[in-house]
Amino acid sequence: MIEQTFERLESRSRERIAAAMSREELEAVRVDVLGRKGELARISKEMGSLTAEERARVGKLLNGAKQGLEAALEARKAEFDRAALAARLDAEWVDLTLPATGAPRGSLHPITIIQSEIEDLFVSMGFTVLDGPEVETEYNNFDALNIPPDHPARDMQDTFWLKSGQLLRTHTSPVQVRGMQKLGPPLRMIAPGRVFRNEEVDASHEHTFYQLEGMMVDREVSVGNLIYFMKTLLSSIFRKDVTVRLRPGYFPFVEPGFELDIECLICGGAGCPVCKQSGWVELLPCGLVQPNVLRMSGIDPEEWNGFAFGLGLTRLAMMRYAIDDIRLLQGGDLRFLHQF
Ligand code: 2NL
Repeated sequence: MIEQTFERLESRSRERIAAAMSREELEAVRVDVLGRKGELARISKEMGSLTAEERARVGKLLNGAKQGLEAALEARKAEFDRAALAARLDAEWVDLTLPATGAPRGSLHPITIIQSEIEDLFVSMGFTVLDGPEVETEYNNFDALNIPPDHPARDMQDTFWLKSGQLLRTHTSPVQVRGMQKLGPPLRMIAPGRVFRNEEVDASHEHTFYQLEGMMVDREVSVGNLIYFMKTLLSSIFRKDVTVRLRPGYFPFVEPGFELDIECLICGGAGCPVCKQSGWVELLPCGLVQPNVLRMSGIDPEEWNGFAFGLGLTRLAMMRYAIDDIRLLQGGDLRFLHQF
């Protein structure tokens, strides 16, 4: 009986569909069952030899079997899809209720921190913050500062000279030279920046370090004015009143020139290794601007005078944060930098 043949064929096919364990296996079963070389196709080809009556009967059975098996194949395929989706959801789930980790934050360089604090203080007292080139002329770096032609600072040993005859600035004074010419008196300016000296590098010497110089030019500026501004600067940096003393100091660009010392903050003046048992730490060279320096930059020293100072930002950062090796500051080691 043809009906039994179809029944057997259909139930065998359904078993194979149920036994397929992957989409690939299922596709192989589909090709066997419904494909051009399958059993249903063979039966369909042989229909030509049947009577019209038989053809109608077999045709109906054939269509029924085809539709039934197609539906079974689709259903099995849907099972695979559901299982694949469930596996993916299980593997890739995200807990949206967890707190976000956030982007990692950078931090400011210790010298940047101190520089910004000092800039803010001086801006609040009417000073302009100036910037200038790191490659300078010999004139701006030395001559305009009244530094004599045979001064040892001009030596190859101390200064990085370029083939062009220019140099890497050894202090930020040339920025102030440009400032005097640009602003004219009266003026208040500071010049923070990177400076370069031809030094042998060790724990306390670098060829590259940071400085902040400042200058005020007005009528009748006195040493009293200088001391007031320097004490304001130091109590702002150290966040408490500091005791200072002035000693004479010689710099060609100031007259009189001073070494300003602070009472040692580690031992309070009693004497310790940091102050080498003296109770004082040398911190701030300063003085009244040498008249020739004013004149060379177009300011009449008969009418105007001023004070100037130079502060080592690198040294200050090392003191504040107890950094014992200057090379850490330029080393780029993130384990060091992330502490600030
Ligand atoms: C230093 C230098 C000092 C100045 C720098 C200065 C600049 C001009 C005119 C007069 Cl344009 N003076 N700068 C004054 C006194 C001291 O220090 O190497 N400090 C760490």
